Amino acid sequence: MEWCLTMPKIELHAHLNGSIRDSTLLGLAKALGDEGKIVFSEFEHVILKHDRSLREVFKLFDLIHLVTTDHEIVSRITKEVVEDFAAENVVYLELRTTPKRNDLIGMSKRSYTEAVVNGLRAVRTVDVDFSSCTAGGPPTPDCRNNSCAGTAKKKIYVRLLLSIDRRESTEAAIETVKLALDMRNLGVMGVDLSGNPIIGEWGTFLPALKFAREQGLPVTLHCGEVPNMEEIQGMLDFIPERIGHACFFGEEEWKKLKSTKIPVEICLTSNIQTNSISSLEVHHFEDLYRSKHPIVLCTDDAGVFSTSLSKEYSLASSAFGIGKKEMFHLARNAIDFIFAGDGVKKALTHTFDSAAKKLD
Ligand code: 6MZ
Repeated sequence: MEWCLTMPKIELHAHLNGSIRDSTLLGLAKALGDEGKIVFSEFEHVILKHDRSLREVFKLFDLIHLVTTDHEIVSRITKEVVEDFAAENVVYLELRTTPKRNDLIGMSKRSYTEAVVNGLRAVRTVDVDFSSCTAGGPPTPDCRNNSCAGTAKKKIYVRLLLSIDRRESTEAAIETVKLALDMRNLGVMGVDLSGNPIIGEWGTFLPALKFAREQGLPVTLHCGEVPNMEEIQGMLDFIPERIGHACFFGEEEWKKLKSTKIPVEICLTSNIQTNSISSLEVHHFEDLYRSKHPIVLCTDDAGVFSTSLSKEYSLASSAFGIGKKEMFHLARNAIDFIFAGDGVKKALTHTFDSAAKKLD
């Protein structure tokens, strides 16, 4: 569906290391293989496999991190991921990543995140706005350097979310929140809780998430990726600004979600490939869409699941019989759920208004 590609779209749930191009990942793995640091053939087999269980996905992430946790590589993959989203007309991207520390190579959570920001600065195919200058704040150096001048180039707004990995301790989670606060002027907009859902306890992360809230940082949570009802209830009681997935909700959880109107980031291909949801026919997208609950279509891990945001729109349109105009409205509604401020919302409204005129 060509129109899924050409219409403007908003991506709110994309993990940096899950969105790497296969070709880049294979190239990086090949180089490490040549150095004798990994066995390339084993790596290649895992990368090219499809339909992985959730458990296998997290094993794959450990492999991916093995080849990508390096400042230069982090900058490179950030640049490529942004270019790929921009190429399919994503006009606003909230890219999330877990700040990593690796003493062996002198990497701190801060230097990792700075490498991500450097990747944003390196993008050439499109103008990247990643600071708050167009959101009504004072001009920043980044504003003057590249993004805010009235050039004819295509433009993408990129904001960052820092992820807390469920393997982390309370202290490590608080460190990530503090880093997010420190880097707000470089486009960090909020925090995410992600990682293997069978690891870690909600209570471990709550102090860090409460701290984020006190400091005015919005929070999105991976919620209900496994049937842990106590945790789902706890997360919904926290009333995060958004949640991702919501695969294993029962009647009570749906009731609570709908009454609180927490927007849900829906990742169709990811949910099906990991077998979290058995088929699109029974996917909760349809009920949430028909009941007008706030939702946004997202990719989750475009590289790992061989998808793109356009493909997710195309999939939803054909699986649930939703026409072009309605899909356009679905994309546009996501403006209300972004973590960036009113200035960006206004600019995006203008972008969608202009695109609406060309819709028929
Ligand atoms: C939970 C996920 C995820 O942060 O290294 N991640 N967490 N559920 C998912 N659904 C399949 N997909 C990705 O990107 C990779 C990390 O994002 C989280 C995991 O913690 C994974 O290690 P970054 O850029």
